[in-house]
Amino acid sequence: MDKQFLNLEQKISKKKFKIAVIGLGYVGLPLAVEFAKKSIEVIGIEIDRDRLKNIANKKSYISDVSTKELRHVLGKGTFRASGDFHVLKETDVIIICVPTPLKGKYLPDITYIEQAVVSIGRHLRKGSLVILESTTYPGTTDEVILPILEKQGLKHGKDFFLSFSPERIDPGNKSYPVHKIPKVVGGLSKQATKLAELVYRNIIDQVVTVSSARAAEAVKLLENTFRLINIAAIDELSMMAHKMGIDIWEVIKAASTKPFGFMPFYPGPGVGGHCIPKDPLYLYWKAKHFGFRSRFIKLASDIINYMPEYVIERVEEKLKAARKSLGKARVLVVGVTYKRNIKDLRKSPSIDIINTLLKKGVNVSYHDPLIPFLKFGHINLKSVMLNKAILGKFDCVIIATDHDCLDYGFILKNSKFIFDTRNVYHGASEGKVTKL
Ligand code: SAJ
Repeated sequence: MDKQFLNLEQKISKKKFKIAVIGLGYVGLPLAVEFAKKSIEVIGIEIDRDRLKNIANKKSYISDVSTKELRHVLGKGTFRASGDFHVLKETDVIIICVPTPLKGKYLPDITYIEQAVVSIGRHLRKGSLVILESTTYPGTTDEVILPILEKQGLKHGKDFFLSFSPERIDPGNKSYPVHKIPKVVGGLSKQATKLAELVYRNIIDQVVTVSSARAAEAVKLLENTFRLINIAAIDELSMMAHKMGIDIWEVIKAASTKPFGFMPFYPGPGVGGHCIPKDPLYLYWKAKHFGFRSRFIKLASDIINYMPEYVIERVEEKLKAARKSLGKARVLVVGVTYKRNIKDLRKSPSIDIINTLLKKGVNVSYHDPLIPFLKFGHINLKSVMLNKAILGKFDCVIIATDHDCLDYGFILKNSKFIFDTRNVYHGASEGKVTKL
């Protein structure tokens, strides 16, 4: 048993090892490029033909990886992509970065992980280290992945080593590139943990080991449950403050002067993205198997899911005060991505707002410089230009995503009424602006 460990440990320590990254999305591609930049050979395995075509054309499709960086590692020959799991015969370390979506509202969907692991079992080189990075419920690594590999006649500690390490990519956050984000690792054995730690030390300044894969899976879910619950709490407090005639934004700003024991979160039109709205529900689902129903997670999820509807209720209230009916109004939604400055529509609250307005028969348009066309479900819209004449046509402008590149002064000057869900107008209002 130790022979395999010592052999792989030596290869990794001498940087004489090859990595396969399965899934070249917002997690896998930055990770692959980071290793490749350190002259560690990486083969990316991707099933999406468009992504493979982009890489063949030396063009990045992930905002956190520049085309320049991609060309650099492709040119160096330390990174290449393939659609074929046979390349696993050449690699020593396999890192799984596939999506873990939800089925319906609350059900985890780990089929991408299961499919990847079956293929890994068929093709891996004996003695490889397998690391799962996809966010999932505690127990996935040892209850799902391990049995799939063992069923294929493989033995942990001999034919493979298995660890978990949560991805912590913060899309668009330039202050924290991959190498600056501490990495947590936990394996099914001390040897598996050690090997994973050695791998990540090649690219990340700080690697933190925990006692098991399950603990590492739980670390990620704690991080994102913390965010979900705090965002939902401030969303609820913002609704309370509105009823009480209190400016929640002023209160948050003042509370933030407390140098300890407080961390500001901000109300918004809902919570989008690949992680926060989804990951805590994996924990919620798993806890139920232990007879534990997390009221916090369920309530937080319900609150954030209500926010898009709440925004529309507030807009309707304001239009009514101006003797306008929502059904006859023309509404412009400014910003359709799930958060500022990144081109990502996943679970964007703006999409929910547009969908609900369309269902109410409202004449809806949108403007987002990052998203020229919006084809989402039955939404089929083009981003409108922002000029004086066009802005003047709308009864209400909803600031839903606060991209830095937008000219908020121009929008304020030329709009009749603005509903600001992101406090871009701070104090300025001239009576035209209502805030969440
Ligand atoms: N949001 C609020 N109020 C807040 C903070 C966020 O309404 O105070 C909204 C945002 O507008 C957005 C959503 O929540 O719609 C999620 O924003 P986010 O930045 O918290 O989440 P992500 O999915 O972009 O990335 C996060 C990372 N963000 C931060 O830590 C700041 C990090 O937690 C993880 O690396 C990542 O999720 C993940 O992979 O889990």
